[in-house]
Amino acid sequence: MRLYRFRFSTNVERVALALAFKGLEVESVWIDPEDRTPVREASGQDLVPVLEDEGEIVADSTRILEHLDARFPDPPLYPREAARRGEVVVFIDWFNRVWKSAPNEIEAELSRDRPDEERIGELAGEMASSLNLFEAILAGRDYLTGEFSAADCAAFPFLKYGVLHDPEDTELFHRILADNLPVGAAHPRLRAWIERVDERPRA
Ligand SMILES: N[C@@H](CCC(=O)N[C@@H](CS)C(=O)NCC(=O)O)C(=O)O
Repeated sequence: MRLYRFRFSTNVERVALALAFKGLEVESVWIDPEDRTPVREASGQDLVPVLEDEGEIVADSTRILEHLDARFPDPPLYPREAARRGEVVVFIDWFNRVWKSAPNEIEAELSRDRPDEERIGELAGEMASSLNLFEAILAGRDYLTGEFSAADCAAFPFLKYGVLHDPEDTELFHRILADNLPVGAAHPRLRAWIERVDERPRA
């Protein structure tokens, strides 16, 4: 298997956590973010991650997590029991389409000539208050959906910025995450989860 990736990519880290969890090794194709030619030639689009598995090309981190679980079922990334599996799928879909929309919108505002500061403030408030939700979800469990799962792979690379920010990582989107996820005294379980997942290996 080959993984098209670049450094500090949140969506690549999702897949790197999942591959290591399953004990799978990949050949890494490191992409220059300024030159997407290899990833475009392989997949017909510019974004990473892209996985090449026995000639099959899979783009999009969530689709890659699902592909890996179907191809290599043990250990499972998604619970085997249908109802619990459905809950993990719903969590990831919410995270991708609802939770991520606030930092994405802040990034879009900041790229305008005259950013709407009031709107940025509202979105920052949404991000900060979402920490209380993760703190609640983690009550009585070590991982977001019980056992380590695709939900942790999907959320950790974003939520970690509340605690961890490599000084070499200067990407604007990551600074927006770091600036607007004030993990504090009210979030001991979330901080412990970030530290717990960070200790896990990545491919
Ligand atoms: N929905 C895609 C999004 C992939 C994505 O946005 N990848 C980022 C890196 S984390 C990227 O390639 N960005 C390049 C760019 O925006 O130019 C996924 O989940 O994999």
